Amino acid sequence: MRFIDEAKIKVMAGHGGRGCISFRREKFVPRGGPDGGDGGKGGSVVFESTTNLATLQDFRFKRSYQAENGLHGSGKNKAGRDGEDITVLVPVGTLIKRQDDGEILFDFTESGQRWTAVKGGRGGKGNAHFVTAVFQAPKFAQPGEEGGSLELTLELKLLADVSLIGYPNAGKSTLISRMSAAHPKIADYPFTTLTPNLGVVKVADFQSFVVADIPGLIEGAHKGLGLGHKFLKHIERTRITVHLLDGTHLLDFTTLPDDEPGASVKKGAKELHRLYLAIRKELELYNPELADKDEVIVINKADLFLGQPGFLDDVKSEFRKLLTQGSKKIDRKLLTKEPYSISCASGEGIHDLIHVLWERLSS
Ligand SMILES: Nc1nc2c(ncn2[C@@H]2O[C@H](COP(=O)(O)OP(=O)(O)OP(=O)(O)O)[C@@H](O)[C@H]2O)c(=O)[nH]1
Ligand SMILES: [Mg+2]
Repeated sequence: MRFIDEAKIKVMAGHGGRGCISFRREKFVPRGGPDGGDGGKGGSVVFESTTNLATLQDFRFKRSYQAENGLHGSGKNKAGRDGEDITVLVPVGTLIKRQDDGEILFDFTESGQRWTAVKGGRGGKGNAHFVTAVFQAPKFAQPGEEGGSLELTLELKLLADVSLIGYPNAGKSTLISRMSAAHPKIADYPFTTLTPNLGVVKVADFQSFVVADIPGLIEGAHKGLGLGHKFLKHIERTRITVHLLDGTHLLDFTTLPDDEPGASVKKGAKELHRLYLAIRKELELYNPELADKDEVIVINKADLFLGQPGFLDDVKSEFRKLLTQGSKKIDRKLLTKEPYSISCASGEGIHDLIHVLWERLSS
């Protein structure tokens, strides 16, 4: 699934240092000549593409990039130091446009490309430069040249790594808002999300991945029921699906009288498993490859069971049994820990989920 990540930034080159007006003054050397040194060059702002970055996330926090000014020249023909260039790293695939007219200035198509956005100003020449046969003692020097500045728009087409799928109301949008800076609409009625939302999940410096929150799926989605079907094709292009199950469906079972020990747990797990298979069936009917995709099964709304200690853990192990008994397609090596449980309300389990996803994406 492709989305546009965008950042607006300002880059400013350093000014050139001023040339110096100075004359040699030494004991016993009458009329020493002019010895004003040149100003240093201002630093430039250079962009460089790298595969170590996947998003423009870092530009949300730093929007202006200023290179150093060159230092002024001084006497005894001493040149001012050049201002340092700064290198701004961008992910491969970044397109750089001028903000005011949208003109494309550079397109980073591969790793290691460098492009100078604004050049530092030249240093001014000191008065020592202006000596001529008739003009032995120039009392002037050049000022430093101003560094350029530009307001830029950076654009990156993002490919989502993970898609969040599940029935309406499972809490997909709440989860993406917990994992990333995305602020999708969240509400207690089905089909709140009408088009996918995208969020960038930051794991650590230079480690992030992109999650897409897909509108809720229902039975019959593959034939066009509900909304999610329009987006099934996008799921094809993500690497992992998080299949989010709504813990609310278990609530009825917490109050069931147990005719035999563990009966309510078994029934609850069976119901959740039935719902899980129903969505998987939709994926399979739409495209069998979707069902083969790496999947992480997660039960949301764990906070609803705080009053029934052990209930959710028992349901999880029962669910696991059902998974391994089921179709061989979902008999995967990673099943020992699934389903995971999280609460988007309390935040429980979300950190661990991010790490599970990151590990699978980077393996
Ligand atoms: N108690 C509890 N409620 C939650 C939790 N996560 C989400 N909810 C609630 O569940 C409801 C649905 O959440 P959404 O995030 O909009 O669900 P969705 O899966 O995006 O729904 P659609 O966009 O309709 O497919 C909202 O009222 C949320 O506040 C949770 O961990 N615990
Ligand atoms: Mg939603």
